[in-house]
Amino acid sequence: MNKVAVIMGSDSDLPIVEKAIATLGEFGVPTEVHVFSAHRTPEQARAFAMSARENGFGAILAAAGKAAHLAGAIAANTTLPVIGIPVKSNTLDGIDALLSTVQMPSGIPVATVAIDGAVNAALLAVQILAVSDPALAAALDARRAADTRKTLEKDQAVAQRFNK
Ligand code: RP5
Repeated sequence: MNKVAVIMGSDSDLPIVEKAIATLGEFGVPTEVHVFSAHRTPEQARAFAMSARENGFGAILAAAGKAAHLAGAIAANTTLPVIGIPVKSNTLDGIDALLSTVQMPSGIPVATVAIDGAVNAALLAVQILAVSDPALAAALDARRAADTRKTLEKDQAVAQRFNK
């Protein structure tokens, strides 16, 4: 199975990024986690992106806050799918990171999830790998079914409480 890289701009992004790492772990997807910054360590970010395909990665998650150029900078140096996670910082509620991540020019796509949307970023990476991995596709189906069951249970609990 291909690996998924989980890159973040700073270790201060970890509380959000850990949700992606945990979700990838639920599916048994091999992951590699790094702090690379588009601004503070641009050479390292570039080198990682340029060698990611030959190093066995199938997708890259890139989480960053503020002027969040990490996902775009990674995407500029690989044709692997790059999934951007805009991280909410202590100013501007993450809108800064969302717009910096999502507004890529034509030719260099970044699949951007919601602000702090680390779980969906991981699920999207698993879905990408599952295109050529039937066992992973089955695991995704099972998770969807479990989520459906949980929501139906919530409906029952709310209905029992209010629908007299
Ligand atoms: C971004 O700046 C990082 O991704 C982080 O979200 C934000 C703040 O970084 P620190 O100053 O906490 O290291 O590059």
